[in-house]
Amino acid sequence: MIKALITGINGQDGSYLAEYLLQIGYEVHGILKRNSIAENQTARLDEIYDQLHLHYADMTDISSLYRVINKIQPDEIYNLAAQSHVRISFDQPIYTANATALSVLNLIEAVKEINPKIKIYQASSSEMFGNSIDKDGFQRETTPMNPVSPYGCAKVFAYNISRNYRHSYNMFISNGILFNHESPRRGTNFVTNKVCKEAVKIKLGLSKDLKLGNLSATRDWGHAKDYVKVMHQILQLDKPDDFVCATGICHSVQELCEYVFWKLELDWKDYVVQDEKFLRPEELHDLRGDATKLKKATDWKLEYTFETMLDEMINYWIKYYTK
Ligand code: NAP
Ligand code: F7E
Repeated sequence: MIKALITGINGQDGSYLAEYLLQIGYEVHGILKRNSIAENQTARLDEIYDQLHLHYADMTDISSLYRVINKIQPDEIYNLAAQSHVRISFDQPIYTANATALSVLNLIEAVKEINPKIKIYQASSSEMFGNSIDKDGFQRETTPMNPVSPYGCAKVFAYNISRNYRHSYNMFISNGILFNHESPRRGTNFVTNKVCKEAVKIKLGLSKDLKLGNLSATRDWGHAKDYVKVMHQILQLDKPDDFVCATGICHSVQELCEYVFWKLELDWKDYVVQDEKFLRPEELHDLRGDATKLKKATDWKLEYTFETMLDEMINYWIKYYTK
């Protein structure tokens, strides 16, 4: 049985990846950092909890990573743990640098000492590009990285240190440069799930308005279930490498609101209000990814569209509030 260790297993992507790896016959381990309410922390893992091997560790504590990796001796590590919220990274820049940047060095240093043959997937992000865009309007592996948030800066360090260890020590470390991906399991302080949840509450008379920040930013939104398969595929290639994963289609936050409210037979203009609390000190305006390199290397295909993804999220919240 192939053994995988997932950091960030209780997050959105970690939970879908764990399900997928179990389905294809892996033994799945994950780390959890300490939380005062243990039950809430594993809510996304409820359906597979009994099939998992969970260990306490924290990405900022190399001794805990060393102990867990040495005990499990995994074949593959999927490094998904991070302080992943861009706006919050402006409030907690130093924690973000620790949990999202330096933690990656902790992990790969531990792997180098224990067994440098362990394959590592590093969760890199389109946020690394900042406002760099190629002339054709896309971002790809060769687009310069000019991050515009503490989170983006931290991810650039993690990306570069992963490449550095790959080249210096011949380690199998690959970066998936993933564009935004969402699902009903997305944290509700990210814009897609916030809009879906709040619009459903308005429809059901449980809320009156929806406060948002910048409506004109555009994002290339895919479904997390489609994207976790890529993480696995990237580690099955002959050589480590870096790949953009994206749909190639972008929508603005306003278009997101238009669709979700329309689906609920409401007009977004009657409910959406701007609140500067949700603006960022520096905004990343437009993201649109070119996944040509990934599609050439793998047989990756998208199962969801922007609309079917949002329909699933809207239906989740309708069920949640009407059961
Ligand atoms: P998420 O839902 O925020 O999950 C993050 C995970 O990291 C959670 O399980 C969290 O545990 C864990 N974590 C945070 N700090 C930790 C620490 N110090 N030690 C151990 N675990 C820690 O994020 P996601 O959407 O699943 O994203 C997965 C990864 O992909 C992240 O690295 C993110 O930056 C990256 N990424 C995401 C996207 C996207 O659109 N979703 C796009 C590109 C890249 P707790 O919940 O217990 O805090
Ligand atoms: O914001 C705008 C906001 O927080 C999307 C993370 O997974 O993807 C994610 O980062 C856009 C931004 O995601 C609100 O200003 C307007 O332009 O959903 P988001 P993100 O910042 O793109 C990247 C690829 C990652 O790697 C990250 O980990 O929506 N926006 N009003 C708002 N955003 C939020 N959160 N809340 C609002 O009220």
